Amino acid sequence: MTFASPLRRSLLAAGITAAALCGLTGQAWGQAKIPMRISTPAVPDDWHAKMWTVFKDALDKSSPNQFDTQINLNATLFKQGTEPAAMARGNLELSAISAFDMAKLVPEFSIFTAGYVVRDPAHQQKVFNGPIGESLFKTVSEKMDVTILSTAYLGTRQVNLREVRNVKTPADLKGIKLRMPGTKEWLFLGEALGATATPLAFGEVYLGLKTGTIDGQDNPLPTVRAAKFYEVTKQLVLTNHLVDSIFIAISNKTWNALTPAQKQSVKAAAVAAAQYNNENRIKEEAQIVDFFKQQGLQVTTPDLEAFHKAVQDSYAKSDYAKVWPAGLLERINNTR
Ligand code: KDO
Repeated sequence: MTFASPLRRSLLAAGITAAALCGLTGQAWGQAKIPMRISTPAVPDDWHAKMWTVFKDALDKSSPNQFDTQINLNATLFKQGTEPAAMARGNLELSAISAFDMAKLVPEFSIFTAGYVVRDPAHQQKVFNGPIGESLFKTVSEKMDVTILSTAYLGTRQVNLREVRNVKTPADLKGIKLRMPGTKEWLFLGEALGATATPLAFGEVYLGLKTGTIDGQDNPLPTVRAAKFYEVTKQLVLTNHLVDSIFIAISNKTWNALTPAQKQSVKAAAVAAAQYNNENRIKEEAQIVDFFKQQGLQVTTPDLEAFHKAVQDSYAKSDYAKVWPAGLLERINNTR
């Protein structure tokens, strides 16, 4: 038995018991904090990396001493694309996952991997925060064992080339080795754009562009800036081909073990994080083209009608469209 410390003695003298203290802090005496390991390939200067600090701060404020939030950027904890399986196994608590990650196990989700379906960030939020999102996220929870907490706007994907090229239609991208993340749904998008889709992890893109193992890549412009791809490319082709999302997801093993109050705090922190990301990214996208011009890049606008038509035709004819629930595309289009 150890002797009472001066702090403990004064607390006891004041009539404050350990139990009362626990009640005050909402934390059982000596109980370990709940680990919240986060893994993402995002680079530190990108909004969907910075949003995790917003998440952590919000959670620490609403639930002091209850969670141990650990942010791991640059895919240092789990490789890009392996996060959903890690969360399902309970080896990882949180990540931001893509529609492409979900389409692997929930095939109807591939509707959101198709180019030119989601119109803009506002449309995206309405779709995923309404009945379409609710029903799809229920299936995601059942099949992937993760709960989607909020939808963040990753940005509108554009084509970014190593050498300047006259790109008006998808035919002009013929033979271009366009890097895409390494799943078949991503590669299909690259091919639908007219290019030769080449799989590569995000962390290897900079070097691939520098050395010429790839001719280009596609990403939203804030990511082109944050990952410094502009240093090793000469052109941006504003195809606007995918209004992309990244979904803040938590392992069901963690989620189901939380108290209702903790669930509320975690959900609110995820909503605040997505909102921070969305506001900043939208603001940056509106003014970022000038930055690339200053860096010496050519910024060109192709024949968008030609891109829309080619991409939409590719998807309409594909096996992906066969598993899209009847009427879903119309419901998405009619969401305003
Ligand atoms: C990418 O690899 O191009 C991509 O933009 C795909 C997204 O789903 C997401 O994984 C993102 O990279 C990373 O978060 C890095 O920004």
